[in-house]
Amino acid sequence: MRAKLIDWPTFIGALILILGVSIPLILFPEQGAEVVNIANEFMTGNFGVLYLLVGLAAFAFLLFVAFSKNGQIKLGNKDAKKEFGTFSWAAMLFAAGIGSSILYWGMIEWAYYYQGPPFGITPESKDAIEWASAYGIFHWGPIAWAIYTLPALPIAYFYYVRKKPVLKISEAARPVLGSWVDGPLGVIIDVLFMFGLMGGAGTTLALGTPMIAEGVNELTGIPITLGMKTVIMLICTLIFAVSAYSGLKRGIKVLSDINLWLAIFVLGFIFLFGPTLFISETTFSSLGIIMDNFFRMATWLEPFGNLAEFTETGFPESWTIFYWAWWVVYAPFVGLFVARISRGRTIREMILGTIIYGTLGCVLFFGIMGNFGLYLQLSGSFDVIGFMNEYGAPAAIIEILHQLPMGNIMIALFTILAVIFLATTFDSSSYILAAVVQKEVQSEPLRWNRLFWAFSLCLLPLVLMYVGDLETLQTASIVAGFPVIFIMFLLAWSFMKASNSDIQESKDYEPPTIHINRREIVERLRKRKNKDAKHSALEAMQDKEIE
Ligand code: NM2
Repeated sequence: MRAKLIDWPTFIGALILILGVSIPLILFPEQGAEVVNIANEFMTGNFGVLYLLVGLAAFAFLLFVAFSKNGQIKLGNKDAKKEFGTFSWAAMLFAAGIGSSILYWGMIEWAYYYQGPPFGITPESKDAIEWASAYGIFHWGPIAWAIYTLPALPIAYFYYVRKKPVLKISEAARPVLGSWVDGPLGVIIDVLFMFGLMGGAGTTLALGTPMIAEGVNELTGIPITLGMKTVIMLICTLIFAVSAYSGLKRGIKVLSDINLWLAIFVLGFIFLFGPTLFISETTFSSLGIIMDNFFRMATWLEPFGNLAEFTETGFPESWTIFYWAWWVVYAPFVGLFVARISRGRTIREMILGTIIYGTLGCVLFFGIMGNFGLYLQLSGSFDVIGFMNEYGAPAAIIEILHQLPMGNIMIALFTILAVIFLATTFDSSSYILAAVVQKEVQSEPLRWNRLFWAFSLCLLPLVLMYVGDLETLQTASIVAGFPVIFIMFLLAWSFMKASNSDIQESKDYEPPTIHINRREIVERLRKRKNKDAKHSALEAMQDKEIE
């Protein structure tokens, strides 16, 4: 009975694709890496416009929807209460969409921009400093969060308004693709999304594990070896598997709340005991730089890069395009997750909440952690860049924390926070992967199914780590995300098509909240049709009588 709930073609299709890509990478790591790198250069080199367009288009589209009547639609029945309070809701969506990478890049991204700035600026110059602080915030800002929010629209709409108990990307494309989604095309859409997500999660692990390992090494002296990193991965897996197994309300919500409180404490500590004034001023000025240059940053592709006397920096490909691609592969998952937790909110609340809380959270991480490192560098109290270039970014991150009062305690808290951040992204990923391979999800996906995907998420990166190729996985994930771009356009179209036609048919228009009950509308239309039919039959009879 329960196995009947599983959508086997999607389940097996996803496994085949994932193994089909990973096994050659494991067997032939060097050739595999070469192929993946060529594919990556091809995608980011030739389709940069497409990636940047998807970001800007998602942002414009969401603002439009939020303030249109489609934004007033409530997710759920007219009297539905919000399933989660705003604090837990924001905590969950942030914890799901953001993993340990924010601790990594939040701390150290500026150092890369400082040495390799955009727009042909001289490295390590005063201008480079300003952009170094601003660009990280931009890459984790409103456009990025818009990419995350877009898929939530059609998914939440079908789940709570049209009340289809299916949490699948393919289902959300039904208004455009019709019954095609019940066939192989639907399976392909879901499998591609699952593949992209597993790749994106691989990137997260590839960054997170060495950083956690450095933290553990600093605190305990245990040397960083493959075995030690394996234990770290296994502990993380255990934590998020337990959380995914316990479900949304007991596991995922509790872990997300802990995550948020711990993050607030660590950030608050750095802010208060670090250079408070420098952090506030630099963050504030960075926001100004971003607002001033928003469209420039969102469209910069270095088109004259290799013409005439210009020298190409490769900045857009290595950063903005890479980032948008990374957000895109995670987006359908975050969309599914945000949709699942948003019952009782209007579409507008969901859109603005996600973009605003998401961006705000990232501004705090980048503003506080990044500018603390930047301050150490500029004030000469610690040469972050020299240290990073010699020992690598993960070691530099931990060393930056060492400069704080009670450095060791802060390193311990930071390391725990990284583990929890990782776990809160992975528990919800497993939850969603499980939901996608089920034909129906009444309240939660099956438990064994959630556990299966929790372990699958880690197994591959673990094996790839042994062949020394987490970086290839990182690049592969970006390549894997390419088809998801088209799925994003499809999802936006789908949402507009479905909600517009429902609004058109609905007589229940009650500003400021539109409540749509699909069944009622269909029933009313049927009655109206019957009435019309009766009416014209009567008229025909009368006509006859007159004759
Ligand atoms: N994003 C937000 O590793 C992580 O933090 C997960 C990364 C897409 C850049 C998400």
